[in-house]
Amino acid sequence: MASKKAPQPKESQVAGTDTPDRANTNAKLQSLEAFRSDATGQALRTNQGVKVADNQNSLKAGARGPSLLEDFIMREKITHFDHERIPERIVHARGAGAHGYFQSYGCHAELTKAGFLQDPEKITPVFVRFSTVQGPRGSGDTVRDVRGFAVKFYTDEGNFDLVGNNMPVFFIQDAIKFPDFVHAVKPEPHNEMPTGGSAHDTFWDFVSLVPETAHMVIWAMSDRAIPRSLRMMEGFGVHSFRLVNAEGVASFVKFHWKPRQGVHSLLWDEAQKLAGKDADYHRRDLWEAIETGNCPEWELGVQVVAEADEHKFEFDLLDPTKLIPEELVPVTPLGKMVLDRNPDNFFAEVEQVAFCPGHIVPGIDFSNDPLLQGRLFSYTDTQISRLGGPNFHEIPINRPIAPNHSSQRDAMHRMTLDKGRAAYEPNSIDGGWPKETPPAAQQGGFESYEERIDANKIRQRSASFADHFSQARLFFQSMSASEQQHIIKAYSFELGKVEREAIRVREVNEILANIDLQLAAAVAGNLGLPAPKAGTVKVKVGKPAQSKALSQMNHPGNIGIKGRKVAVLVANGVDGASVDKVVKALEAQSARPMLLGPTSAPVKTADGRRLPVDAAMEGMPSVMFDGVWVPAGKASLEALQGSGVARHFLLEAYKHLKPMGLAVDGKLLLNTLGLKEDAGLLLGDQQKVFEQFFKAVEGHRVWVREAAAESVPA
Ligand code: HDE
Repeated sequence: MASKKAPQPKESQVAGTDTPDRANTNAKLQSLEAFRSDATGQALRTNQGVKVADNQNSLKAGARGPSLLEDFIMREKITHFDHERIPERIVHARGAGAHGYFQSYGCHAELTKAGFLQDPEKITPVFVRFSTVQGPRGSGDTVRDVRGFAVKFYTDEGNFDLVGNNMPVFFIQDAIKFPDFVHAVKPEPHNEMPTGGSAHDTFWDFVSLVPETAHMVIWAMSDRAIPRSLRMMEGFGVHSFRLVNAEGVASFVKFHWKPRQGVHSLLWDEAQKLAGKDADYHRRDLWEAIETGNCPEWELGVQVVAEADEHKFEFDLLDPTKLIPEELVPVTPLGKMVLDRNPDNFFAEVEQVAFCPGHIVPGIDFSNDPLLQGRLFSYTDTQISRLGGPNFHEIPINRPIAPNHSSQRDAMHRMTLDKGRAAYEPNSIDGGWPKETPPAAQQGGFESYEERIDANKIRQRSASFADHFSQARLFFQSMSASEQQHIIKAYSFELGKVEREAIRVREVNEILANIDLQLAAAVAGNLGLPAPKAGTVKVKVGKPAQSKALSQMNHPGNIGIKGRKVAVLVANGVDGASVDKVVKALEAQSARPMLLGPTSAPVKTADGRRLPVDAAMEGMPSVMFDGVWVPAGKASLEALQGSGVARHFLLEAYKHLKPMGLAVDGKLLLNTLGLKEDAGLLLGDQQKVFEQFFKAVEGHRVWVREAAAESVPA
């Protein structure tokens, strides 16, 4: 199981290091992108370039007469409008995207010949699209669901798409089951409910009948399925891929994205409320982070397994329902990705981007994972109907920065004007161009990894794919006590929505009991079912019995509270100096303080200053923040105490285990709310208290409060 050692990052190359040339690169890239249209200072024209004199009135026979068919200006405008929508993605319809760049930490030539992984000076542009899976384009961001994490690397050897998720495994083992799985999880066909959720009969019917889903379903019932932010998710390539070096030596790899922002989640109650209070919560968070210069960063790493070690594990490397515990093969860091530019146009970029796991470059190759093999076909196929033909690679966001001459011609929406007469190869008419390139490393022609296959043509699942429970058990047993409770509650909530008792019973007895009997008993108890006494199959005891990397608690991040949002509650009579002090302290940490008042109108400080606020408390409820601060000021504190909205704000923040701080005279307010100080509910505004508060915000939740918060109504 030896993993090849790739070069470690040098201090100057690690994520977070500023890249001074980035602004230049960005400007250069954009100047090459002639397709970005800026109408500033330009006349309004028709699509044919005719200047428009009147865009307010259609052409009529008399001011009160019928409209005329000859009004080509109105007809062009309305015809275009009539066709403005394209089919949404079958899955992953709801998404948000951003541009950025990837930079390798060093030369990884030992592992791969891929050009973008050779040189730490090279900047490779990327476009990333994050998504939910189940809901339609307009569904809420914070629903319980898997998140897509798709990255397009525009390398100078062609586009490489790493189309992954925020969970390292998948529901099924063979692509032929994908339509069944998706039909089961999607809104039910008779009434199109529920939107953006898996808490319904068809989903649980399918997964309780198909035990290979057990591992992924427990991930989906964990906090990973309700991320705090798209910036705070890990990403995984899921399947085993291959990296191939210039000598043709291949290794199996699993791709990982590790966020510098840490891995953090919402609480379930918070996620549900956010879906209504701000359905765009995740896309707004990503957008604002980039606009305010808090550009999110991830480290790309790989778990490397030599070809010779393929069969040394208790599970099959080709089985996408299995992960490689990091205790067995650590993640080798390769480089960093920074997202630093928002799209100019959502439709043109986020909606039209077309990913495909089959888009690889020399130095990267596939494995025989039967799920991956099916995906290689599906993505191009789906783009043909979604984007209206096989020329979707010509849409600006999908164009490689590498040249892409070929003998392909015509079809719907062809934009390239191919010169020459010979659209075939070999040819002598056009001098034989475009010609093949030999695969030798220096020349760069793509060469598939030569794998010996000697097999019967057969429809069969390999026996090595048969264990469905040991890694689900590993996952549950690697969780902290809080995370385990959240999983129990999630299964109980979802199964509680299932109408058919037989499905609930089957999930508890035939799936959960095989994962962990305590989990099964707790869920059974919440559903009023008898606790199963034993599982239905013999589950292998895997090694290791626990894996630290699986618990979010072990991914705190390393950028402090940069980019975290803190609400500062103010009302008339607030102590201006106390406000200034906390705002300054938060800004010094690059956090984002926002002043919230009883309304959107400015408040008056105790010394008569007019203090503008960012929003009204009601408009930006506590669920939108990572922490709350209440500055000093007798009249302001009394006003907050007398306001139902403010009291609810504070109680809800407490219930959601948010770090909270109040200047000393806030004690009375705490008493009326019946809340007690704890490791994250602090009194005082000395630097020492601020520092404790920052630490608590960095840790994201005050977990020690969980039991006390249970009884708080909010
Ligand atoms: Fe996808 N998947 N998928 N998927 N998938 C699509 O492609 C499919 C799978 C993933 O932001 C579709 O362009 C099959 C695994 C992401 O645009 C479609 C199978 C993983 C995205 C499709 C899988 C993913 C998609 C729908 C089983 C994680 C969104 C629209 C064989 C490793 C990409 C589209 C974006 C999108 C098919 C399984 C990730 C229909 C057949 C496993 C992140 O082609």
